[in-house]
Amino acid sequence: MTLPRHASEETIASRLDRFAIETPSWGYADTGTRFGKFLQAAAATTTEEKLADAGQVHRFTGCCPTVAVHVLWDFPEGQDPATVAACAITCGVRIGSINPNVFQDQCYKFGSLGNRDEAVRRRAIDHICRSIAIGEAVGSDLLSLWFADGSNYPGQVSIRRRKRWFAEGLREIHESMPAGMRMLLEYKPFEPAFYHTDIADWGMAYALARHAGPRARVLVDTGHHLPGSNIEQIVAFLIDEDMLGGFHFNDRKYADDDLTMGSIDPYQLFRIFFEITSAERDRGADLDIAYMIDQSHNLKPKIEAMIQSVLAAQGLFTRALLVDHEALEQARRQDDVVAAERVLLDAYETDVRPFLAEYRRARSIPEDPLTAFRESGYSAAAAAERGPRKKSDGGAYA
Ligand code: PSV
Ligand code: MN
Repeated sequence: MTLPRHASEETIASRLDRFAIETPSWGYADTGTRFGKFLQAAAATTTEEKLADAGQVHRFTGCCPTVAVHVLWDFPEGQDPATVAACAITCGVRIGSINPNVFQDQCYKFGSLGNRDEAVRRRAIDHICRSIAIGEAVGSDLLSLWFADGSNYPGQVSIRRRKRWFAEGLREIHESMPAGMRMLLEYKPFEPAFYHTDIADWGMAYALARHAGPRARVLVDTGHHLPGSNIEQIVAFLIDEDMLGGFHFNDRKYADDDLTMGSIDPYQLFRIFFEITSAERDRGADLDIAYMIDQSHNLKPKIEAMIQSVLAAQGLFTRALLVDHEALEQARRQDDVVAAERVLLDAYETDVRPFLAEYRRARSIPEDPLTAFRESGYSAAAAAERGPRKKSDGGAYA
């Protein structure tokens, strides 16, 4: 027995069997900061290679069966969606959430759905509707929307007018979705806009999701909050409103840093999972939440960073499942603040590694996925094959 007495190993293992995390295609390719891009010899350069790398993460962790795709980056003009979907299957994964891109083209300099130019708004809606069709073609039921829209200076735009354009556009997009598809609406307080962002926080995302229609929900990207925000409260509030649709997980110290999950503040992630597992316990059913990672690593090898994140998520989710709810209720009934907090800390401080090693062994997954991946030789082979190609493209790499 490696877990506390009140915990049922069987119940926890079966909940973990239903805990899947989606990894992002863009997390496997070379990225940088706005000051430069450092190439990694082993990093993927094509959609096929990104899917192959995602397949490795799933192979070694057993809980990342789907891959989020970014339409412009993974489905270039003329690319047949069915071919990409088939390639994913070959790599042992499936296509997950579809992320349209209405921030990169020149026409979006002053916004997409919030642009004062109706022709640009139309172009953005059309692109998102084409993305919905791609989603249908690859068997995805998640449309994940993030908008870079905003302004940099007071007075630059009419915030109210843009809000209405957003509501109208999202309603039209919602109507274009097939019956089984859900819309996730992501918020972000700043960057790339530095004065106002059209969907700046969870409240705005919530209101606009309501305007959009019954299958729209809020997506919480953990990196998209101002310092000090109580993210777990936002999560609890949205759960109670039945408006929490999904997560983009990453960790941060300052802003949208995209660091590996749990690398800076693992207790925060635990507190988020505590809110989720508590609600599931109260409802007697799993919540319908899409767990996704949104990270792109500049320094760490990408596949290893992704595996590290998945392991952190699994470990912290397991620890959240260990909370002794009866003891917690008793402490709360007595307004015993110290005892209540200790219940959480007892779970958080439990070493679940032996339990997880056994859990993995029973499922023919390496007990230590990171070491097993390192020893597999996949990165060296990928570097040998991909590296020279990058060099001949004129890039230096490490
Ligand atoms: C924006 O910062 C964001 O979080 C959105 O989810 C984008 O789709 C993603 O990052 C792109 O890296
Ligand atoms: Mn995100």
